[in-house]
Amino acid sequence: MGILKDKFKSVALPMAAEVKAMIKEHGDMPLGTYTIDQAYGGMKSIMALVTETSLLDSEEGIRFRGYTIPELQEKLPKAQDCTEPLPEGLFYLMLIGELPDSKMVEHISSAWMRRSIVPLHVFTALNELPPHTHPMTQFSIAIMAMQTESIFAKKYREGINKKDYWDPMFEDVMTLIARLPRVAAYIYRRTYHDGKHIEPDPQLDWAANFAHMLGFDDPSFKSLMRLYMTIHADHEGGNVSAHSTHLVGSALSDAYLSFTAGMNGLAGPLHGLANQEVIRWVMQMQKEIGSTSPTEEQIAAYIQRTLTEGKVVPGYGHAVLRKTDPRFTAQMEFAKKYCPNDELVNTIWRIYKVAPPILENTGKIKNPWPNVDAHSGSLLVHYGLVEEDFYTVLFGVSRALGVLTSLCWDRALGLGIERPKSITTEWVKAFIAKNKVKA
Ligand code: HAX
Repeated sequence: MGILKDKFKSVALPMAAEVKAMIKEHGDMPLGTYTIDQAYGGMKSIMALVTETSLLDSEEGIRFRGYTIPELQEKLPKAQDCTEPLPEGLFYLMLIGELPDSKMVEHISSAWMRRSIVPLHVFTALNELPPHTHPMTQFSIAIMAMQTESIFAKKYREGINKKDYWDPMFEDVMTLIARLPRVAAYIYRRTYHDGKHIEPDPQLDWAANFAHMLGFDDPSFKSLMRLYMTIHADHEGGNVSAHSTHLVGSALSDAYLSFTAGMNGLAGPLHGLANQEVIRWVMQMQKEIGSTSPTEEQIAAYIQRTLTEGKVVPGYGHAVLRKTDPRFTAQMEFAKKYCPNDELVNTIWRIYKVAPPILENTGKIKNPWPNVDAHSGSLLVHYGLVEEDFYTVLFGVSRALGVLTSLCWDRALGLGIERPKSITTEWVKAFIAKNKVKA
């Protein structure tokens, strides 16, 4: 069966039985109440989803199976001569719930390498698209084109017992994750490097090989990719990319169909596309000010103007977090080590000093602090990956680790089809009138 799949089976099936018994005994216990505000405002903080892989605290930030980002940096296995964790290790932690050893991480690296050959028709489909097609659109189309490979869809069509759904889902998840770097690198090279593609290097781990296929062989860029792929992997279950993957998967759509839905959500500017928007916003600021190193006063004036024009300051704010995102801090620490004198990185740090009090003074922005997207682009620009329209694809490759692990768990736990109740404004008005009379 494969050691990883055996291990997943040995933790997932007993837990599925435990969850079933728990629901039977305590299923009618209320988890909370919600308001009209929440129904109109994106269901924020309603506890109505179960996601095993990570949990977000508004003050502390993300924990993956109980571990913070600094703890992952300390405890997960690393490649030789690299201080950043291997994302293969985080995948194991999210899937199994315990820290892996180096042998297990090597096993995952080589399993993904073995599964990484992308069918030719995927490249043919991409080649038919105009080169100016946004990289995220190309990414979604490529994932959809790979759906021909779905073992889950094939097994379902043949007839499969529902208790076994997790098995072909696991197979699809492993194959899809294995192929994403190749597909993403292909999109990058066809869009920005005249279609001059770079063959994978089977000696490299998943993230380093991705860097190599993009065309970046600097060891510190490979370290950055390992860190990047680790910190963007998961952010509990309610964010748009995780939730849409889970939602579509709840209809028993396979991993390819579900993950494409997640990527279409990630491509929105209030979510993953914010990493592209941050760099565009900073570049525009530099152009208008006429300096690549704007002063604090100039930055403050530009932020005020952005707000006056009714636009968002990209990279700032969050639907759950109420403090600086630890993913921002992890990137800042990386930059302090590898490129402390970079002009753009220093501008990002100056914005970090200036923006929060201005945003706080608006009186309406709940979180004036930077999120993950505020820093990532500046590091990529430092290493020469300057095509900001591609940045969300990098985020998407990483996000696959979390949301696809969750799909394995969704099927192992037998989670049901998602179908919350919706109401009309007329219904809400009648409800308010009735309850006002009562009160
Ligand atoms: N700049 C300007 N206005 C902002 C703002 C920002 N960075 N963040 C929030 N606001 C505004 C909202 O637009 C909203 O305005 P209205 O009342 O006029 O509609 C008001 O402040 C209250 O919003 P909120 O409750 O603080 O924030 P939400 O939970 O509604 O939204 C967002 C969270 C992340 C979408 C929001 O902060 C935002 O638009 N930020 C900029 C875009 C961004 O960086 N997105 C990436 C987020 C992290 C992520 O998912 N990465 O992938």
